[in-house]
Amino acid sequence: MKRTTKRSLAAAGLAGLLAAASLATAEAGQDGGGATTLLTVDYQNGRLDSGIPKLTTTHAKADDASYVVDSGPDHAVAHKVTLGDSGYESDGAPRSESATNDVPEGRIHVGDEHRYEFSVLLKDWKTYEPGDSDTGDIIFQGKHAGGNRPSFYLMTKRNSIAFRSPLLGLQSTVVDDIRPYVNRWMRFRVDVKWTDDSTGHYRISTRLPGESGFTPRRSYDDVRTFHPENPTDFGYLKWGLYRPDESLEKGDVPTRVVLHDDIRILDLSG
Ligand SMILES: [Ca+2]
Repeated sequence: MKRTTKRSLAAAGLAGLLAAASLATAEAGQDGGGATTLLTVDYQNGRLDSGIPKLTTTHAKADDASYVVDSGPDHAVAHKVTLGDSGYESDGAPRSESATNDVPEGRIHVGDEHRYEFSVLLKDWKTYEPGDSDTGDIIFQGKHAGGNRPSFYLMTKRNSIAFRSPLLGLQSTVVDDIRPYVNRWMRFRVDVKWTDDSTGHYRISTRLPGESGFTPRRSYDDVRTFHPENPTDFGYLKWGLYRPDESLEKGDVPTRVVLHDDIRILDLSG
């Protein structure tokens, strides 16, 4: 190889490194500057608990209610629910979910300012056609502990994805049309200022396939985000599939599978 070729290859390599470094810097800036990462669940080691002690994995009993799949450089987690089969139920409802309720870094307290980021892939998802049952599937929740209803969740609804806070009566579409994105990774970001008075906020952004950055989708400011109905002093995250109100009798899709990866909790209070 001629020296000049070597040199230009080296230069190209350096340029690539610089590009990667500036991308990383841009990404870090976008991630909130000095934000500290509290918890990362990336399934790199190919285990259902991603190597995190006390991460709650599915309580559903079916062998394939949750499993790890190859994804990108490592792995992601799948949750599966088949309606009408008790192997895919827990607490009497069709669901299969992982949760941070017993992970100290994954717990939520009043006063926290957190950023939640996570990737979702709707696996071979049967999309909605007019006349189909329009009951939704919950794919990510910020929950109060103690049997309380969620503070917020994201759910598929017909061919969209909606953000909801059921107790506050908030609902907005954050992905208009999922059909181009079935079997592709969508990334979500939810910033929450956790308060038990009306000074909190929810701020939702998305990064859809082909997009280089996050797009703000909806903000709710000056809301009470920590609002359990039963006494509790903490909250936590849940991801997977929860299919409340769905049944074969209603004609809902019998089996759904969703993948999640790179779930991150960042501290924005610093
Ligand atoms: Ca991964």
